[in-house]
Amino acid sequence: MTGGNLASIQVAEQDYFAINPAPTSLQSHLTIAREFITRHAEGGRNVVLVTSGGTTVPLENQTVRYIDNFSAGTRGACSAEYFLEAGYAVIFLHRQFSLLPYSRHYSHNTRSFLDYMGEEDGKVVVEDEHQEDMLRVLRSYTAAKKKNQLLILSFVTITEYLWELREVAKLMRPLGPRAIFYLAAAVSDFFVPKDQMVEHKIQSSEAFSKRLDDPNAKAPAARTDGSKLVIDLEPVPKFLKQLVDGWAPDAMIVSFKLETDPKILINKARYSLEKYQHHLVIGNLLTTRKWEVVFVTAGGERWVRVPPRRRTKSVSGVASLIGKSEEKDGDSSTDDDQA
Ligand code: 9Z3
Repeated sequence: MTGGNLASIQVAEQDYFAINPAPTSLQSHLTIAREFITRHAEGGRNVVLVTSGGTTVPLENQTVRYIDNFSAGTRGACSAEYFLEAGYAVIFLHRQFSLLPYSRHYSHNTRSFLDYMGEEDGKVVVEDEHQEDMLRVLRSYTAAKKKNQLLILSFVTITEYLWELREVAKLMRPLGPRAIFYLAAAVSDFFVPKDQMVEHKIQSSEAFSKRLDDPNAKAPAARTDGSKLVIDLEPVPKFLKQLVDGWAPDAMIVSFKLETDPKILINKARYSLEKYQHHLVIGNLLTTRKWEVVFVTAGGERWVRVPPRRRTKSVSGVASLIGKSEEKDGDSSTDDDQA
């Protein structure tokens, strides 16, 4: 990257954070994150920031409508569990209401958590058939909780995500190579800048849509034009470059690349690795992401696959694949937590 390019990325970052204000919860999040990082740094634990879930792009300041990015948060929540088991302190920066480590086993599916329960002698108990699994999950959860190993932070919008990522990364900087960034969140590439956003709900009825008082004034980024909704989105600055070079220069950085076209996945992952010069890009396709991922490093590519016979159980993240894969002709087996 040339000096000119770098300078323009820095300007884009400065502009972004100047125009798009910090979330109101940022300072309280940073207070608890600072305490969490310091405690674990003193205790000799490595700290990983796991991002999870999709970011939104609001179209109105008082937001009724927004554009969303696909992600249930399975990868991030499951991977966080494996990091915890491996002894890491985990900062779990997730999209509000997306899946959480441990509780993900009993949420967000068609079966209510109440379906795991029954009544015995006037007390609520877990049904026999779920005892073993739930005890295992509960023990892991309790162990992580006892050691204060898990800090949960949340975001909704792309701007909240970027503020949280940047500021938490700066707090983690003193950890040097004992910090990992594991960026599984699905991050918007385009957005509506705050200074081009309308305040109130965009009206669909022409009779109520607001006309510009000054015909020469710049139209808002999302607006109606006759009966059509027109949205002009700006590119989100390439924050990965800033993370690698500026916010966390000594940390290990793992990013994910999500594509739908298998023909371009590896090239896109390689391009990202070369462009940002970080450690690992994990490529995945929307339709097969639970069964296979490709690890792209400076040394080449490696596919990690869950064998077909084990693809029946529900979901999860690649930490299981990282930790427990058994390579055989590019096919790897894992435990029951498949990605
Ligand atoms: C991913 O590729 C994740 O693996 C998934 C996980 C979002 C597919 P689920 O949450 O799905 O288990 O349902 N994340 C995408 C990361 C991303 O948006 N990367 C950006 C990029 O590739 C920037 S780092 O440009």
